[in-house]
Amino acid sequence: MSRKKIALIGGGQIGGNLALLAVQKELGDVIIFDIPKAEGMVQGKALDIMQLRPHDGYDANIIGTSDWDDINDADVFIITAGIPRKPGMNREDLMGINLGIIKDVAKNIKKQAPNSFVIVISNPLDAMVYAFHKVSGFPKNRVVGMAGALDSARFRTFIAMETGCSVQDITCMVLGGHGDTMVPITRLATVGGVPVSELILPERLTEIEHRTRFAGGEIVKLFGNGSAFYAPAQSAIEMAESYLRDKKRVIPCASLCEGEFGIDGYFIGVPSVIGSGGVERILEFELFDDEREALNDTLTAVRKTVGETGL
Ligand code: A3D
Repeated sequence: MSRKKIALIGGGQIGGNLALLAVQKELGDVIIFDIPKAEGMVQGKALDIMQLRPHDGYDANIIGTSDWDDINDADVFIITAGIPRKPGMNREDLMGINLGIIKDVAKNIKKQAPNSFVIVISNPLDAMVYAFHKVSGFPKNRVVGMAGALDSARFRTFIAMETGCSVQDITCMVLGGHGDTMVPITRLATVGGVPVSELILPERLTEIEHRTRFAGGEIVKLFGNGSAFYAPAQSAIEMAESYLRDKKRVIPCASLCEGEFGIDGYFIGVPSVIGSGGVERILEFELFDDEREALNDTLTAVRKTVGETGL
């Protein structure tokens, strides 16, 4: 059996880390694709990662390219092509540039690898994954956006920092759009199975929810130029791994809802089962009134951004 082929469209900050993580997990051979102007940069990153393999013996090949023919028949795509935020920008401000890029990328992926599984990361996420789906015409199970995995990891991190307990034992989920209206479902957060409300005071929990919602912006401000890349890369790799190894992990992802949670026709963060069939299932559950209200608010925000795509 030959190795799987993982194509990273965009080889910047997240793309470079995706390549490293994919190789370290031996998910398959990796192609880092970028625009011609950045071809040398991605070829350099590929060569650098090739040269770290002997230490731990990772069996995977990595190349950098700006030739679409090199990604022919890839199994998985992870798209970060576009520009990231600068301080003072929100994700929606990236629409003008990133929409044109995602449309072009969707057409090329459809041509080169019509049976692939595609994970979109470029922002504004909920609109970019929608646009990819519309332009490519891919079935809904093979297109998904990475956002909830990251937002939930951030929520878990802050709960671990607050309680002093292992981050490994903290479960929680953040649903909705990837923006300030995202919805941390705090009622279901646990520390080793113990409800978080038993361990953290309500006012402190509210502060943690708030920090989670604005966690991306906190990093943008600290960086001064660009946005988070280590945790976003790891989050997308978890999704790719679940697909390639048919793990059936339950990960909050921007999946196309067709009636689930009362949402129809939009990609939005919901608990999704990812296996060899792509997004195999959305796990629906009864929401409390305040959660439903918050999800409606986030849907309004997503609808507005998607409307701006004109698709
Ligand atoms: P950056 O380091 O600038 O990398 C983007 C790369 O895309 C650059 O190397 C560009 O040359 C390349 N690129 C531009 N146009 C094309 C094209 N047409 N085809 C191929 N490559 C192209 O950015 P980054 O890696 O930090 O972030 C990438 C994207 O992810 C941005 O839009 C961010 O806003 C977004 N992002 C999303 C999340 C989510 O949780 C959804 C988190 C962090 C960043």
